[in-house]
Amino acid sequence: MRFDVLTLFPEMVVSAASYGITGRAQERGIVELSAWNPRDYTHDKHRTVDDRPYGGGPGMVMKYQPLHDALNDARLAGSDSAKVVYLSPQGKPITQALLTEASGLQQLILVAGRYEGVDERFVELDCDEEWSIGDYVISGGELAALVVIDAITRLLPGALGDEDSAQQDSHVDGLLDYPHFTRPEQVEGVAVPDVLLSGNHADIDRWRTKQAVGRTWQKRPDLLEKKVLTAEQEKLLKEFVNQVELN
Ligand code: 9D3
Repeated sequence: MRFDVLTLFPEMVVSAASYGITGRAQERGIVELSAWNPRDYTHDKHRTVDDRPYGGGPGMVMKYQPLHDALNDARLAGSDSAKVVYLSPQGKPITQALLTEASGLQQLILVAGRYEGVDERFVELDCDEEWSIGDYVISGGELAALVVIDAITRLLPGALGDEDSAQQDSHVDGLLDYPHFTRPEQVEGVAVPDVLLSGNHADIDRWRTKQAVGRTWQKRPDLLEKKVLTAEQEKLLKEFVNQVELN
């Protein structure tokens, strides 16, 4: 899969994506990433990418032409099936389902805005979708683009190591994770749960499922309302709730 990011800060995107899973996926040829700077598509002496908003008010707006010309080059670098997504606070909130669908694309072009955003005609004429990473304010679209690239890359075949992918395939999806422990057995008088030392893998699987559904019920009941639990998960949740109510 190929990602192209339109950004005034190409080094911010390229350098961050060179670490970890996204870095390794590029080395393995599973993903390609290029950044395109609208400033390189200006023609005036000061390489102007922004201007004052019509109607007045604070801040600056990114001009149409440098974005449009940068987008043309990003399209030329890929397939004619590219999807163009503008990252903005007004966008559709991203979900795992949206990202899973996007992981089937050949080319995803992400537009990272700065200042107050981009000229609305660029959104209307040049972009297919508008995505948000959540209801809070960040300073520009670059970190949002990195979130999207990271989350999609993890879904591509071969991008994760064997240990990670086994975990991703596990049955607890749509639920919070179960708790993890490593050595030593005691920390400040707090022990690792006995079952994890028992060597009984059926018991361990049951305990982990119970913790996953139980913690989801405690911390994110909104996730449970949307989800259909298996009979086994229902049973383990009832045990978890009973135990909490006894304590
Ligand atoms: C403080 C400026 N705001 C005026 C009321 C509007 C505003 C403009 C530009 C707020 C944020 C931004 C920059 N944000 C993004 O580019 C962005 C974003 C976000 O802020 N939150 C969630 N998802 C995203 S995706 C891109």
